[in-house]
Amino acid sequence: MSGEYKGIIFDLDGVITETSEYHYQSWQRMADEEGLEFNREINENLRGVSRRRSLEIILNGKDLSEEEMKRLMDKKNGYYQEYLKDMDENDMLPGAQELINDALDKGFKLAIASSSKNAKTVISALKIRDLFETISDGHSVENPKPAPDLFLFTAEKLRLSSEQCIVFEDAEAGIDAANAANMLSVGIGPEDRVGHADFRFDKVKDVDLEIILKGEN
Ligand code: B16
Ligand code: MG
Repeated sequence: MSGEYKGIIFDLDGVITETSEYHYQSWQRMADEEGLEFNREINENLRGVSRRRSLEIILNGKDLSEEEMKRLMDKKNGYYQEYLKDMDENDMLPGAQELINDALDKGFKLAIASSSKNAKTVISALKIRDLFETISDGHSVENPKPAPDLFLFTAEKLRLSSEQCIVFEDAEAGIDAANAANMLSVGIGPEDRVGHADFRFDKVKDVDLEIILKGEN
């Protein structure tokens, strides 16, 4: 393979599959049961951020003990894992399999870097584990996105430099993290969310690797 880029790092939720509705339903159920204010508008701020940070956003400054925080996170995660039991290979986002195939055909090394501690469960439900050299998840590093740590950790696993990696992300925090890691960032979603990426496409099925590799944005 010629060219400067050798690796592609994919976010999971919002790029390869759409588990965000399951996250939302699970937070909503927990919040309703606990008498916490929550709705789809607040949920927009949770995209791509860690479970703990998500709860902090929902609590909106309300101070809870560590034990209570853990109880609420566990409750939400229990509901979320119920949804995951119904996932299978049909839950790939339109265009995701084609993008992965194209990247493999072009000789790229592939990785997943997700904030989720459930990423491996999702990947095995989708039956895509063998397509990736390495999987980084919510257990891999201390500092979650928007810190660059997860992407830097993943590049190291791929044995590539930051400059050799392209990142696909649907979250504002994820593009912040990719930019901070000095990688080429590709945003999936609207301008007001991922407009700070080096390239942007509305949907995964719109992504054209040729455009990215030719540097035409
Ligand atoms: P968990 P990604 C993220 O996945 C989700 O977008 C975000 O909504 C969720 O809070 C986060 O994972 C943590 O998930 O509670 O399963 O550890 O987009 O980074 O693949
Ligand atoms: Mg995401």
